[in-house]
Amino acid sequence: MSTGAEERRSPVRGVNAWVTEHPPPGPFRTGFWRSPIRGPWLTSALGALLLVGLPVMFATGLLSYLAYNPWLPGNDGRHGSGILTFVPFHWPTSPEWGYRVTQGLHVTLGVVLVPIVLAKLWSVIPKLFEWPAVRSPAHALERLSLFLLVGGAIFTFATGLLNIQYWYRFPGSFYVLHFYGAWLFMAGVAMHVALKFGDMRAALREHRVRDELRVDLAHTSPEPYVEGGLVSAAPAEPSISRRGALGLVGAGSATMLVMMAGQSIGGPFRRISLLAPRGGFTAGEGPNDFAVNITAAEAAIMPAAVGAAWRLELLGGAAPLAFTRAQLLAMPLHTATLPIACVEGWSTGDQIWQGVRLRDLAALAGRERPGSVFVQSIQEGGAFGQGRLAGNQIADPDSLLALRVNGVDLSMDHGFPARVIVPNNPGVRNTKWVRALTFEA
Ligand SMILES: Nc1nc2c(c(=O)[nH]1)N[C@H]1C(S)=C(S)[C@@H](COP(=O)(O)O)O[C@H]1N2
Ligand SMILES: [Mo]
Repeated sequence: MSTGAEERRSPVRGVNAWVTEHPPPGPFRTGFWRSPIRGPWLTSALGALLLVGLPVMFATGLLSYLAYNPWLPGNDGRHGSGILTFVPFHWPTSPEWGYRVTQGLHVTLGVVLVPIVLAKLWSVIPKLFEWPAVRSPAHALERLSLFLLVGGAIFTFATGLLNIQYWYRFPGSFYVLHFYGAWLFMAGVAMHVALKFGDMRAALREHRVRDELRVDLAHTSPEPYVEGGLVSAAPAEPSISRRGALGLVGAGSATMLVMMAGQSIGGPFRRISLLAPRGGFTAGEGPNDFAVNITAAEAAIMPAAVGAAWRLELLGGAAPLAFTRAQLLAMPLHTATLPIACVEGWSTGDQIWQGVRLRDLAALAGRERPGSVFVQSIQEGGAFGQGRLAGNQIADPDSLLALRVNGVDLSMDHGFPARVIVPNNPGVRNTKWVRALTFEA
């Protein structure tokens, strides 16, 4: 018998053939996956949606990274420049609603894409149990790209979602994990698109989305079976049409949108943004009743530290200077109408801030055009107690050390006695309870 002779010649091939013909039971067997709508068309339709959504998420995420001024010492969560440090342009101070829009989009889109990502994973799940696991070097490469793709998707979405829900127990900085995770994920996406774009286009050309949306359950049938493909070898009777499945995913995404977007957009939508921790914020109608990130109590700000003994220290000039709050209030005050926009996607509407211009304080310290300023809070430790702002941010006439908001003194929770507010600045760089400003060359 020739096969026997071949096996004797090549025992490896014999073992391979035996392994291929004997998959482990359960999900590794072709008959296990039976959905009649699983196939290249549904996967392609979901893939096309992600092909639009994911690049927008990645781009807005990179903008958020830039907004943190990672080129200034101490601002980069990785404590020093890593391999992916890149600063193609310095973050501008206008438009003042810029970060509110880009970060609101980043977070809202991330939540809206969750049902689509889950559906896409569901649509290709038999591939995860492909048998044999590795057939050839090329196949190994394809599987590695899938590992980056699926692992990267789960990791990046999970860290992002946990962060916006204020679950801070990451083993490591969120900033580092999410940033590097996103790069690996996008590397997986790029490889996957390079491999599959042609198939996707062919599937959606052969059968248009608008045509499929006319097919009801009674007319739903499996796509042609191809060995090693996505279509089930033993399809069950359909219980939902592809139109129905896409509708379900769309309804999931729409629900996410409605329950999330209000935390960024504000207005009447804020009350229904039930998925957003800062969404339904309705403390009251007072001048200080807009959303608070970390309260004075949470930051352990002692009343004694912000009382009569408080001084603003101005450092970096020829000699250190110190001012009481009354002295600051006696300086030329400027008014700026600006929102707070947090990296976690929530933002307040415009608030009317009143305070001393940062550039006036720089001039007082004896530095006309500083390259940066190191801002320090009374708050001890933690990542938010200090940070650096760039020269263009100091120079903007709307960049303030704010003392008052909406016509009254800042509340303790909003940073009394004084806080930074800079147009188009991520919330986290608007340091509260400021005690010292060090202007640098
Ligand atoms: N000292 C200090 N300043 C801080 C923070 C902080 O935790 N400590 N949180 C920052 C973050 S993340 C945001 S979004 C804004 C929120 O400002 P608000 O609480 O006045 O709305 O404050 C920023 N300033
Ligand atoms: Mo924030």
